[in-house]
Amino acid sequence: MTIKEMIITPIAIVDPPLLNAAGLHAPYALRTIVELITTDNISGVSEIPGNIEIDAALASARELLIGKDPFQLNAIRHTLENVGTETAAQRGDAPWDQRKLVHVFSAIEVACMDIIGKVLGLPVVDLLGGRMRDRVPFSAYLFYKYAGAGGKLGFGVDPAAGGWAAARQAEALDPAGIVDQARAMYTEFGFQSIKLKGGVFEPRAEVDAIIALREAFGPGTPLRIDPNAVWTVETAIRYGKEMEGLLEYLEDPVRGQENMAKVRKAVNIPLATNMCTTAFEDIPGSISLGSEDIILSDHHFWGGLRTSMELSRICATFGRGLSMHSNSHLGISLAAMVHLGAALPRLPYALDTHYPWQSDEVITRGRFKFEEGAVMVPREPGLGVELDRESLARLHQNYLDCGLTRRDDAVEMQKVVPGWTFEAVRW
Ligand code: GKR
Ligand code: MG
Repeated sequence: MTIKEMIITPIAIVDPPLLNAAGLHAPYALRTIVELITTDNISGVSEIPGNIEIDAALASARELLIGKDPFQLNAIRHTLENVGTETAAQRGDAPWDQRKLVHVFSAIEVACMDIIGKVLGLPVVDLLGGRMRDRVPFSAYLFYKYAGAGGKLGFGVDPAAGGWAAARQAEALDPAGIVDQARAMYTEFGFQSIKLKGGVFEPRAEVDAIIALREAFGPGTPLRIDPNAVWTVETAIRYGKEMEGLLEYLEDPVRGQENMAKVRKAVNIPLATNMCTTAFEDIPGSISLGSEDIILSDHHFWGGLRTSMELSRICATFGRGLSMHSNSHLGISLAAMVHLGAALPRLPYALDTHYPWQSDEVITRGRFKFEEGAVMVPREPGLGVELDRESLARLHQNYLDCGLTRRDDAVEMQKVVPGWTFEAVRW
């Protein structure tokens, strides 16, 4: 059995106007769905962040992949290394990772794992060494946002929506709005911990939102804030000290391993990152400098699920916690995250997910359910999801219609605040 076809489908999914340090989410978030089909007509799927350059790199991998045995993941990885080279620095300054190759590795590895699982009749978690837990806990992920549903409605809202569907469209620009958003998310999904995406307003306002969350939810709900590295070391130390005792961890307060290490020495809160230690080549610097306590891995840019398992061993060796980062995504990515989360030997922190912000889905089972903030690990072979071809066609049409080909939150922000520019370090 070999791979006979690879289908790359860019899609655009409705995304509300969420704010971050790099600007504003567009009305649609881009994802790419990859499908590999074997000579036995078994198909494996994966989902990665959408970007026209990554899609082109995937397309150039296609010829290398056709005829390969999907079980031979080491050889496939070796072959794919011929698609090009890239360094960790190429992730860029934005909150999200802009590398191409790591995403290509991940897309192909996950789709192959889905095939292998289907052939063997085993869920992906079993291919990663077996399940350590049946439910994988996620965290509420709060965003400052403008009013708006995203998609065709843009900054408009659907007045017929209720519950979380209404809250997802509501404005949240101050501590009260953030607390309302957290309550609505908690009611719908039952999350037991809360992350606030920061780096949007000056730090005093964001720290006040954390204090308001603590007052609203009490000490039993772990809190995190992520300014996406736009604080100075002085700002991070000042506000970090104020948040000692309030936060479970502080995520990427400052830019770069050296600066993270300075904050870590001065502030008594664990530091987490998905920005300064994002590749195996970053690990020596992380260890020698002591830049963070927790690495927020993401199989989409750590090169896949098996490399994420390798990372977990490195983290255990060097006393790092391991948890998970996310971007706007659908159920194929969520399924992969859940299988990985179930296989990790230790899972001390609830994982990030943007999933509640999405309303679309591309799989036949419909949207995943959360119970008390956790997702049950699928028991079906492979990832346990099947492509919904009608939805795929509709979401691909969205892609063609929306005209977006890569994420650029600064451009979206400039439509609202003319002249707005991204500053890698702002406060
Ligand atoms: O979706 O705006 C966003 C987030 O800022 C995302 O792009 C980041 O990659 O969630 C991410 C993070 O934790 O840095
Ligand atoms: Mg982050």
